[in-house]
Amino acid sequence: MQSVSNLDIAKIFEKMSRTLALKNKDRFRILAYENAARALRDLDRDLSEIAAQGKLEEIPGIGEDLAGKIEEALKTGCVKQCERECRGIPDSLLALFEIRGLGPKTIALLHQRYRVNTVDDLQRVADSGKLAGVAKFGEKKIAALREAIKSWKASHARMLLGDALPAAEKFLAAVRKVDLVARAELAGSLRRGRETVGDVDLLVTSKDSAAALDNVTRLPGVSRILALGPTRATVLIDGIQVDIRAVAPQSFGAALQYFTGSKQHNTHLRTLARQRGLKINEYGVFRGKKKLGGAHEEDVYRLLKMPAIPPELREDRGEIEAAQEHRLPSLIELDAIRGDLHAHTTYSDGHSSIEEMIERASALGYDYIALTDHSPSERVARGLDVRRLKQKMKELEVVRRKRGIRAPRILLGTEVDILEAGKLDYPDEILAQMDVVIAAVHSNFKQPPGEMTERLLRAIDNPYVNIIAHPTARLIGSRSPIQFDFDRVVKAAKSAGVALEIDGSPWRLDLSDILAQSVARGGGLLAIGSDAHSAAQLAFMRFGVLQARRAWVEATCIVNAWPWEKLHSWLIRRRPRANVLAAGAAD
Ligand code: DGT
Ligand code: CA
Ligand code: CA
Repeated sequence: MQSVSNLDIAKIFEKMSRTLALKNKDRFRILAYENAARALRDLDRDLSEIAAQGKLEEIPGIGEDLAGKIEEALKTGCVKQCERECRGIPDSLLALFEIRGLGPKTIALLHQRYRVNTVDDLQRVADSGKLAGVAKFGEKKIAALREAIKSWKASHARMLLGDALPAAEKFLAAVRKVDLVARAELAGSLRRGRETVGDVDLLVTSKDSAAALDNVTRLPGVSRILALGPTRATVLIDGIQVDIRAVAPQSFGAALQYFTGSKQHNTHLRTLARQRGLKINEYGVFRGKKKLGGAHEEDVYRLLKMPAIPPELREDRGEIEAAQEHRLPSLIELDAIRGDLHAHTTYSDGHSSIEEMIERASALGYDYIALTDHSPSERVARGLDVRRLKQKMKELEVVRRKRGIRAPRILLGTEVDILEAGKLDYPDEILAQMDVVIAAVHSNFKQPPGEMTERLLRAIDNPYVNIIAHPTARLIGSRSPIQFDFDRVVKAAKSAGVALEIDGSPWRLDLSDILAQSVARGGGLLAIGSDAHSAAQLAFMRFGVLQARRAWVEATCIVNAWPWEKLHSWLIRRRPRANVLAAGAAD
């Protein structure tokens, strides 16, 4: 038996229905597949269970023929006839069915005449003016088509975690206040803390699902209802698509586990379950017909004889084996963070003053905060020349004196540019006056990898450098990572005791989960910085911590989870002796 879920089979039927429509086949067959897909999506029990009882044909819309195909899919993971029919038809072409106002005949025409295979192709054709005058395409129709493409793209683009999570949490709070909603939780990639998410998944339970969903879709946060059925709804909030599913309380844990994904993680779990004679699905854990659990998410893992796996790890990257062998990492928590070593003020390109930053850091309960403004080469970011640096130092002194011993400890820092050849943008005499030096690449991103590697190695070599900030300099969706020999840089950083940063700003999240994991695995140090450019952005720490959790990182290797004494001796340990004394005296 394959591990195939209701949704997998629904998708096969949906694909079949669209393919038949595109080929202008028999209308009744098209409808039959479409209805079957919908029925399967709305089921409240697992298909394999219904199949085992021989009751597939009791599902509305499922006759003898489709029941046979479901059995085939359950056994083999696919349906031969559907595969044959759909062969050569790209999924990207079938996605055109999701564009408002576009039917199969038009899609076929666009495909044949203009070689449209993707939504991007469609957009090009619609924008090119080629459609003007073509039968069926009046001016109004073309305008409507372009509008529909735009809204399809808006709802299909991956969003930044930093945009989706706050919006989703606000909506979740409103959903929880709906009378009929007994429980609501976020699931999907958002719960796993992925740096981008396709859509938001939300689960609710209620004694009256249909009415609860109806009420939820009427919440003021909802800007559009895309679909509303008895157990599912899809809505837009702030342009973000939210998939809402109502499930029975006794299945809530199993559903939460299923819809948190990832798909790869779940497939692996289901395979394990089968080896133990169990079956898990979105309704529960079963041995034969007997339901063993499913009300709580932990049931699923417990019945597979392993501890619950934190959602951030559920990517099938070894977490299941680790859980079985009781060697899951004890992941870093936001609470374990003692301070922030990467933040900007109005002295460079930040929007909050020194005092505002300190106030917020104090409210966050931090023991220390470093104010790391840019160095002079960063002209657009108003990098500090020596004169303004002196000014900043003076103001810091005043604030320190005013606050006395109240936490947080205020650290003078800089985010110093690593210039093209690896030289730093401040001389050592200036760096020696800093409590914290983080160094970063902000220019010449396209240097050949060999040169880039040398550039970073030279920066790491400087005894004043504590942290390399956002090491790959990527901006998610807009700037690719710089190319260099990552392993060499990680090794050099490790032997020098320099930390590599996980920059928590949602546009960066740099290092990525995979890269951060390889640093931690090699025994290297990491720092999680908010890279805040305002007091409110100090909260970006949270995204950095999520990324660190996805990287399997424990608190011990995060330098800003260390108490001050330990951090301080690490900060100064490479400095020439005279400066150690100077820093000690200033402390
Ligand atoms: P996203 O939205 O693209 O960032 O990623 P996810 O992981 O949130 O994916 P989504 O929203 O399509 O579905 C949420 C979870 O539901 C997913 O992680 C696993 C489960 N799931 C969704 N579609 C399928 C499917 O076709 N087959 C199976 N087995 N599970 C699925
Ligand atoms: Ca999702
Ligand atoms: Ca979804």
